[in-house]
Amino acid sequence: MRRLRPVAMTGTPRPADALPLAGSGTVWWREALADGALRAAGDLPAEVRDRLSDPRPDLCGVPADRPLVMGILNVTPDSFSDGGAHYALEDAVRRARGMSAEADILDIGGESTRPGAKPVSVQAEISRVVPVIRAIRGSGIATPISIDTRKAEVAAAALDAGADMVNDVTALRYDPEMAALVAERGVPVCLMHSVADPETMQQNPRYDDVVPEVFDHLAERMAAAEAAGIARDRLIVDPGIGFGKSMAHNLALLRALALFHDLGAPVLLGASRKRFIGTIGGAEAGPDRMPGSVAVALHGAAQGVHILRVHDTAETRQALRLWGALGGTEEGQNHGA
Ligand code: 9MG
Repeated sequence: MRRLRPVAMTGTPRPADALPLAGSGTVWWREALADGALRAAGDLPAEVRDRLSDPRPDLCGVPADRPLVMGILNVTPDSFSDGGAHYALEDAVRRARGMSAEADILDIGGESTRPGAKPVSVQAEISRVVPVIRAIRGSGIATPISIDTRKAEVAAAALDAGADMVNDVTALRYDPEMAALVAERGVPVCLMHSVADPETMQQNPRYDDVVPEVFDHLAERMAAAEAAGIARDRLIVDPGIGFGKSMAHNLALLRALALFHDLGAPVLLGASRKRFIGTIGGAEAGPDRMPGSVAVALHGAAQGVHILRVHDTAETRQALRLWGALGGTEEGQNHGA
């Protein structure tokens, strides 16, 4: 019977004849046949099998064999104590220290990407993030740092100050210099799906079919990154929850997350405290959305997501520990009885 395509499935226990996603106890693959039946993925071409099931590369030196927690550290003026620059810096380092107890990576950003947010200048953004990164490194915190920016000059200054990777919500499309910078520095980069820019992105987002359109966009951005000289094993992909998406789009993407492993790169999910969590969960204020955010993070982990970008690092880590012990990761399955 003619072979059609690999199909990502989730659930435990994994059937013995299914092809596993490396490191995951819950994501596995079947092969869809022309008559719609699903069978073991044993006959898929070797290249496809490898893309689906090969272990993902280490991320900033951290093995990606369990869901990693990326702690969000925003350094916009409204994020810290208003006692002056010195106190703001101390505050940022204290938060970084607290987060790094449970986070594998810290994501530091100086320009808000919330819907409706206004852009800030390169110099303003550098003056927000660079002193914080220097102070974090100066205080001996060694947790890998991701710089959340779409601007090459900001990324370069942050990498010089001690950051280890780039998180670009425009997938290298905003600044024509960004791809060359990432290629030259050889650092990992997160390519996130977005439409338009933060100021206008939530104005009537439209797709014919959101999941394949986001998938194809990410495949195209991976190809563009490779064409610019960025090694494939430096790429991370992200469906961009909330970036030019309605509630229905966000939910469709979250349900289909496992499909994105077919891109052959680690998958990052950022849903923490976003509006749809407040709407569905009945929580207006950001911090009140923590329980819903943890629920979505666990859903992401069950779909094999490699990096969870979250505000509430300790709560997310605790939930993941329990989830792992109950069989969520290959490592967790070996947890003593
Ligand atoms: C900066 N930022 C805000 N939301 C994000 C998300 O969902 N993913 C990534 N990679 N970055 C985000």
